[in-house]
Amino acid sequence: MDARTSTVSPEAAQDHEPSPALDATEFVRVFTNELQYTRGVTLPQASNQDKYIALVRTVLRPLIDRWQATQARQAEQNGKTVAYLSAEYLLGPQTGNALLSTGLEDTAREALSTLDIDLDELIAHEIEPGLGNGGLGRLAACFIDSLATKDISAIGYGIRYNYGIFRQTFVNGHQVEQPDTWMSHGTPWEITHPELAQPIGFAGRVEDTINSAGQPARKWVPGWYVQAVPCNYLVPGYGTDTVNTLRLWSARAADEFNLHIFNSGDFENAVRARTYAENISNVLYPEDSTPQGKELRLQQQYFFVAASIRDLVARTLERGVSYADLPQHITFQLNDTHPVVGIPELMRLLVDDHELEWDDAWSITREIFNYTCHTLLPEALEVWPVDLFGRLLPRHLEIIYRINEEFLNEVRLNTGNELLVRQMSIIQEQPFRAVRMAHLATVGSRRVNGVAALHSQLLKDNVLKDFSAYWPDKFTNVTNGVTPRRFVRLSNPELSDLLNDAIGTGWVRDLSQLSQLEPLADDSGFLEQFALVKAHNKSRIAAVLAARDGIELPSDAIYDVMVKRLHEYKRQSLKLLHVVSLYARVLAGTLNAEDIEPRVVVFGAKAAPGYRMAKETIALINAVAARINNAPELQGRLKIAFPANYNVTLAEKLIPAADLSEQISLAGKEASGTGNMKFALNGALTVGTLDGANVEIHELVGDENFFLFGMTEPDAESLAQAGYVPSKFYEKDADLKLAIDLIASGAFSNGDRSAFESIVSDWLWHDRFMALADFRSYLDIQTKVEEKYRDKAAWNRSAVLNVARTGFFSSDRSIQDYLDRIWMEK
Ligand code: 26V
Repeated sequence: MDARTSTVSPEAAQDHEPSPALDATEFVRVFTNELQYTRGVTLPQASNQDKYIALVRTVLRPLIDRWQATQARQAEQNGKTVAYLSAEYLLGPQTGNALLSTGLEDTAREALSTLDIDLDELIAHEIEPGLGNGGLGRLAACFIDSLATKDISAIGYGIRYNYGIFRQTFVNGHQVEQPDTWMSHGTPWEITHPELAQPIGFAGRVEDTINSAGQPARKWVPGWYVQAVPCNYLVPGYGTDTVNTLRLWSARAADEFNLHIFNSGDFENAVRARTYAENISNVLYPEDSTPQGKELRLQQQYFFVAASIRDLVARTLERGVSYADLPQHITFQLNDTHPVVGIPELMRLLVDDHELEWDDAWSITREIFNYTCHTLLPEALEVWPVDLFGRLLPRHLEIIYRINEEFLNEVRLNTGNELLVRQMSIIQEQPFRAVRMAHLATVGSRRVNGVAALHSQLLKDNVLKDFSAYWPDKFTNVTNGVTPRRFVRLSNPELSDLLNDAIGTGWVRDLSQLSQLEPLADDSGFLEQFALVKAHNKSRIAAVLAARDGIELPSDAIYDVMVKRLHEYKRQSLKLLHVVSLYARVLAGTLNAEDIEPRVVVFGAKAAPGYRMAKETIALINAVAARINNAPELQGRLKIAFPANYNVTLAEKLIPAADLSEQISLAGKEASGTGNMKFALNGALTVGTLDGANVEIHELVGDENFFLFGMTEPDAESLAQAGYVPSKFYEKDADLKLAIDLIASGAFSNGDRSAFESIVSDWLWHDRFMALADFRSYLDIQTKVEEKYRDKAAWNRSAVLNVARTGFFSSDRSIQDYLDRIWMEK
């Protein structure tokens, strides 16, 4: 048996970098050939667009060879395949990663330079496919990278949105959303197969019927269909031959199934029906916390999940696997509740289409699915009104009712507790009847996991506590991770070179090897080199922001970075209060500007278009920036940079330049965070609360290398229980009062006191995430940040120790934990 592409623990990582499959001469030949025969241009005629496409097609060749060999190997091996079901993949740019995994970067650079072409210019030409909102989608992208790197037979399934996460612009400081036209430079990375489209049904009715054994059965007769067209992306592992598949489904109208509309002669409506169907994969919903209960979103979910399950089940059965053995050959990992409709869909497939007995189908289903929860906020838990659900998926609703009935009978029998029965029901009755997707996921899955140690504990204690009491062994933790390929090796080449010189190149596939850096934290020569890398990365981002946004950054200052979705629980407003309070104290004469350690605060954040408070916070950040960046008192001391449209492309340039990583959510609210890991791995120190994976970062790097502040989760819980009154904190803290009063006075809105009234009054009278309660502690820790930064040697030592001690946060380790605790666990 081939040791590669195994689903069991993979062989030990090899310590080698990929060797290129083409030399420079061959590269030039293939590249010019592509220009000529796929673009139809000669070299002198070629635009950057032509050259970019030719580059992609050249790099794709060796990847396709590996991809085909991987498929043959995986089919032959007939082992277990991990199918990752996710409505989002925030992939980031593909070109650099493909060059890295093929080992072709140097070859391409050399080859193109002989043609007078700058490789970096072509790489910069790519528009990233931003097919995700934030953390959850980016995690999916890191996971498929690690699955391939660890030679695991895996496939990612999702949706090929025509428009990904909106492009953010600022108009007078306010966020304005523009459509994300990521396909406008073509989609050369994708291999589409319209001939393999599958029909996906919706709506219609359910009929009684008799199955082939003469037994009564149910049959779904959909009212309309849409075709799911598979679009394949190659997912190359690093330092291995494995190239897995990411299969994103695109919706296309299904003429043959909707012919009756055409036949009725109603051409106009027939064409309209086409548009309606193709709408399904048109746009990513930009909400990432409050489900809107939109019918189109449920259509998206069922569309991609039904196509994916049918795809993998059919291919597995074709290999001669029996129904009963499906759980030995497939595991479906549910990325949050968005794909949970897959549970009734597999039941329908097995019971209605393949005529299995209900009980057999149910035990197969419960063996196949596993569910990852990514939130703690109750309002983020998806529920679907039963009338909407039943209209769109009538047979699935019937199946859910039966699952629920049998499950609740069992709970009743085992506990005799009617209150518990109501609490655990898959159907909520109030305030409206709806399907609770997290309950369905938990009942229909073999394992349920949270995404950081604290989060998994809080899931068991709060969000899903009845279920964890009922099935204690079902619950486990897998702490998130990030891919070191994209977020260190590619994004921080200078640090990578330094690491390669110090400890060899093995860390890229085995990040635990970073621990070998530990002794170098006391080597002054190494610390100096490390500091040079950071300085280099600062000038790199300064150049990027100057060209991209016209923002000028000082080269010598604390780079204090807070990048993540704009959300009240993440507390961008607390960061802002810190900045405003420094300014307010300078104005009031209680702080000498010369005593402020020079600092640039970089924000990057998109707000959900319908999230009012988040959008006002963006406007306030921009307003404060406009004022303090021009305040003569603060020149050379304090600056805010808020580049619009933070995305993966920008993250790759920004994170390596950071000194300070802001991870300041209210304890108990951020499930994990993954930006926190990327910053630490690139040598930033964290200022953070004991929330999400910060807890584990703090534990690993040690208290003296982490700026810990704020209430703990139990503290916050007690304060809430006792009745939190934010205005009391305002009244008793003079600095806090000064800062809030300055905002309320209209100082940042040309004297208009009403401009930020709703934020100010929310702080004083509501402040759900307790920014005011943590303000003093945050200010004090920022003073410690300044003190430490003045001692360059101490700072650099801590930064190196952050790198040395955070190898745990590789997504390769997360995937190993999924194997050990979920996919391969007996
Ligand atoms: C939720 C919803 C709710 C319905 C509307 C559409 C929509 C879209 C996405 C989501 C997911 C929100 C949950 C999420 O992104 N969680 C983040 O997951 C990260 C990876 O585990 C984790 O690091 C972050 O802490 C967590 O907020």
